[in-house]
Amino acid sequence: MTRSIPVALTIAGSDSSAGAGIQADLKTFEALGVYGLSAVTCVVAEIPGKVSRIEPVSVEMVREQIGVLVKNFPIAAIKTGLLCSAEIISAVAKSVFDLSRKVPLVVDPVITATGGDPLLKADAIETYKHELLPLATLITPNLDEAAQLLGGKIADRESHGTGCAYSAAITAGLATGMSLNDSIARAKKFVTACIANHFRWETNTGHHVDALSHAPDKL
Ligand code: PXL
Repeated sequence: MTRSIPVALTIAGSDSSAGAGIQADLKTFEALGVYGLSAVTCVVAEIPGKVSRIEPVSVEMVREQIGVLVKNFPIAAIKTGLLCSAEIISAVAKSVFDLSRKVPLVVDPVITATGGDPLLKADAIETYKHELLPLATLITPNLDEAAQLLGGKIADRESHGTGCAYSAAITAGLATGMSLNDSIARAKKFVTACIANHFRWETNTGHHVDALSHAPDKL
C-alpha cells in the first residue's frame, strides 16, 4: 500500500540545541502530520540563551538543496527561518520565486537569537525587504524583528524557539490545506501547548537549560 502526506519545506539554520531552527521546524511538521523537507543555510553552535558560533553554508549548496527538492517533491508550503546573510537571502528568493507563486510562503525573518545574540548580518535587512518579503504570503517577525524591519524599537521577552515553532506550525496548516486564519489560530494553540509542556534539565554546573516540547499532549 502506498501512503501520502502533505509536504512542506523549511529553509533555515541548524540549532545545535534543537529548540529552534531546522530541528524545531521538522519536529513541528511531524507533530502536525506534515512531511518536512529541509535546506540548511547555516550551522549555529548554541545553547538556549547563548550563541557560541555561527557558520554559513555556501550559497551554491543552499541553492542546490532547494533546487533538488523543488524539482522532485510535491511541496505544498514553504517556510524560511534564519538565512544568515544577504547573499543567502537573495539566492533563496530566486530559488523559491516560481514555487512561491503557486504555494504559500511563510517568512520568519530571524534577526537575533532569543538571548539577544545577532544571527543575521546587519546589511541583510535591506535584501529581506526588497527580495524575499515581497514573495511572502505571511511574515512572522517577533516584536524586535518587526522593529528592525520597520526601523524602530520595541521591548519583548520570548522562549527560545517559539518563533520557529509558530511559523512552522502555520506552514504545516497551510500545507494541509487549512485556511490562513485557521492555520494561525491552531499555531497559536500549538506554541502555547509547547511552552506549557516544556522540558528542563539540570546541568553538571548547577545551572539549568529549558527547551520547548514539540509534541504536546493536547492542542
Ligand atoms: O529562535 C531563532 C533561531 C532561529 N534559527 C536558528 C537559531 C535561532 C535561535 O537561536 O539558532 C538556527
